Amino acid sequence: MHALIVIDVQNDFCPGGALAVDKGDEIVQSINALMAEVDAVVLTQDWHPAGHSSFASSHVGKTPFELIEMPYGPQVLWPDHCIQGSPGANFHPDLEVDRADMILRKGFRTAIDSYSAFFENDHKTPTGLEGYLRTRGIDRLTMVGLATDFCVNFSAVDAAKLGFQVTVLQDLCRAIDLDGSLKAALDGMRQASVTLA
Ligand code: VGL
Ligand code: ZN
Repeated sequence: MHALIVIDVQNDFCPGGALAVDKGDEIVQSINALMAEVDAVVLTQDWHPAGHSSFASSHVGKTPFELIEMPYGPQVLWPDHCIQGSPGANFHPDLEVDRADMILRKGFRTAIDSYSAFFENDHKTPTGLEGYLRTRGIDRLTMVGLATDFCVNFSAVDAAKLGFQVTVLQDLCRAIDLDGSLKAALDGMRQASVTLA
């Protein structure tokens, strides 16, 4: 069984949003078209409380895109984004949300971020998605969405490590690309045996 995993296609990651990914909105129609070709559709939704620890505004003297050390490891600090219930946290208005079987929210604990759809940024705390997919008999994942080098990357690598057969469709992803993060992400995904198509 084959699932399409649509990562964080939300207003704040699209042009005009708080953490806009260049051309993030260009991928929406092609993602909608792909939904008809799979056995299951999962959407993820970045879903932070106000004052989340991944926001630069929560740390005195810090500015967005700085790297800090958190108890669970390094963390990039972001502009405030995807605040629970805010318009920026909504899915892109053209994304066919009604076709989703499952919507997985992540990053909802103040003290820890969650790039991956499978584990929070401590790489240990599960989101529950693995169990959902396995109990539905899903073994093959196609991943698309935003951003290639953060949430898509972490989700794809974790999925491959868990034993899923993972393909990332690069044309249906867009990247933030901070200091070479896109190249590093592509190398890391290849190393984890993720197919980059
Ligand atoms: C993401 C940075 C912060 C993403 C989410 O969806 O790639 N990036 N939160
Ligand atoms: Zn986030």
